[in-house]
Amino acid sequence: MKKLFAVALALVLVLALASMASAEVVFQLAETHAEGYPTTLADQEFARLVEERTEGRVKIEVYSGSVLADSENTAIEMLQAGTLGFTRVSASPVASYVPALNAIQLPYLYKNAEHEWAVLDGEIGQTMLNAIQESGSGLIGLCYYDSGARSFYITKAAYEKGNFAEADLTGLKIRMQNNPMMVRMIELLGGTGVTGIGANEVYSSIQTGVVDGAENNWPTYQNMGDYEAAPVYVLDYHTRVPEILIMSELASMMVSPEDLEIIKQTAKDTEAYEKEQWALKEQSAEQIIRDAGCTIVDLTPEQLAIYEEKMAPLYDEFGAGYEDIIEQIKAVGENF
Ligand code: BDP
Repeated sequence: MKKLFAVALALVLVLALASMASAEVVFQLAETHAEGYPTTLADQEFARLVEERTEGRVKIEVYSGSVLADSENTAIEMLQAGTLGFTRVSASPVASYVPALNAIQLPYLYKNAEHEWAVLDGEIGQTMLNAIQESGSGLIGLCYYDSGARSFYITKAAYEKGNFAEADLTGLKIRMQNNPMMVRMIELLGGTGVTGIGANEVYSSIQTGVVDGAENNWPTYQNMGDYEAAPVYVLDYHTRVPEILIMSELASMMVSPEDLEIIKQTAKDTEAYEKEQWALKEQSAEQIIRDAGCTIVDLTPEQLAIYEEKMAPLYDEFGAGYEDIIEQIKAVGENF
């Protein structure tokens, strides 16, 4: 009788464990960009593959267009509180929580996209992803997505007011991402950095005169419609700031270690897909902006050198403590 009871108990336990392991967990993923944007497409691919590879145990619902969180900072804080599972954000606001991330987004750090990706896909990139969780931020860095290079865009009046050939933005108010390093960058050029404006509020902020312009890559400049409010794009390519897909550490406790591994690997597997979509979007966005008759200002190597020189103090101010990583990144650049 005793033996029968033990067997029955074991069976109940096994069944309970099995049902726990196969229980379905549904997470939400917050995305700033609209449907069809490269990062949104990649989020959706990530969600599709995670569901497939975990055989339905982990489901991720993607919400584009900032509907879950009005700003990327809000999304990050929801992850920390465990009220949101995932978000795809720019590495720039994440640096407010994990300062080490500034070391991979300093101005004029990379020679080109190939250099940037050799760093992000290599040991340094992984070290920085690990640093996100190790910093105690409550966030898990999963993978990077391409976001090209950022340049300034302003109204015609602001272009006349500044002296962009000499990297002089005196008197101009520029919307910057929520990252003290980015605000300081504008100050070094003589302007004022304005934060607290979400990427999808930039257009109206320019139109109402709250700011004279902003800075971003071709796809965001086009997709948000900002090129209509600020039709002068000065190609100084000051930063290459990658996108990051992050997971809430609290949410990660709701899945088995095996499924967490699947999530991590799957995120990495979607990088290539996003990069393909990015390349296509970068081209079409540029075409739309040029066709719209915007003023595209190319800078000479000498003029670019002025921007680089003026922004150089950021290396000491925000790169302090990360000199080794910065040196390693530069060393990788010797091959490009
Ligand atoms: C874009 C990023 C987006 C940021 C935005 C910004 O894709 O995640 O929200 O810049 O400037 O390039 O805030």
